[in-house]
Amino acid sequence: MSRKKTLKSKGQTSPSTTLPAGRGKEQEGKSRKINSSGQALINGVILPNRPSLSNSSEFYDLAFKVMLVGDSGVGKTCLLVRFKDGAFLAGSFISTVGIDFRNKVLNVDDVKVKLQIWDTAGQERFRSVTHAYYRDAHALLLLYDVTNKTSFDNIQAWLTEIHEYATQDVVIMLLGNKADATQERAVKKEAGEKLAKEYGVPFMETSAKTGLNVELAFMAIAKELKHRSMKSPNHPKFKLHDYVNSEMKGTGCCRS
Ligand SMILES: Nc1nc2c(ncn2[C@@H]2O[C@H](COP(=O)(O)OP(=O)(O)O)[C@@H](O)[C@H]2O)c(=O)[nH]1
Ligand SMILES: [Mg+2]
Repeated sequence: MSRKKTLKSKGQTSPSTTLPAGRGKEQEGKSRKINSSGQALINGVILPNRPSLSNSSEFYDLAFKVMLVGDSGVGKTCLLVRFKDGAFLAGSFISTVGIDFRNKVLNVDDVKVKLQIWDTAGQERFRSVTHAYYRDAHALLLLYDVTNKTSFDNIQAWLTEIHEYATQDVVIMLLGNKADATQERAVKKEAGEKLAKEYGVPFMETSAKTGLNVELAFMAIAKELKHRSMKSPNHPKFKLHDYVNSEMKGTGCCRS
């Protein structure tokens, strides 16, 4: 399945963050049009309908699209594989290939939140991705590589592109990946923090290799999206920045 075709065929311009209650499921990697299980798409959100007993995917209450963005080689595909499968892929093979998307259901305060996480499938090698890619994203994880200063310098350009093409209320989080690579570090953690502050986005350093903060990054996104879509006067407002800052793990004793 080509991601480009799928996005085109939907013809939607912005994602919806309000979802109906109910339990549903979707077959990963298959066509996301209405299928034999009666699943439907509205504004890019997969709406749970009639769960099929023959499929082993997990049930869910809410579903959101999360996109991975950033220069080629920063670790987007590895981050996704680490989150989905708990494994790390070393070497260059994966960087030229990329994958389209993977689903993962998270339990957020007893609500099953499915994240459909999209990888750029290699398009970002040309320092740009199809603008349709951003269109129905509920959240964007913007990555740079702490061992590659250029990838950090390009964050501003990525943010400009995001602001131009993504929806206004898209959730953005900045991630400095490869935090494990202390010897090769070229971007200080403080520089990432400063940039994130300037743009008002939450920030953390991650490692697809060790798993540092990987679950947290996706959980924080899932919590924020869940709270936005289930606004209730009885629940205190969820504060994404505070949650990230309280849960984030550091990279050890030696900040460079
Ligand atoms: N040390 C280290 N290497 C990583 C990490 N994440 C990815 N890599 C390596 O960086 C290269 C590019 O990763 P990849 O996921 O393909 O980057 P992408 O082009 O952004 O999808 C690969 O050789 C990975 O093994 C990480 O957290 N730590
Ligand atoms: Mg990739």
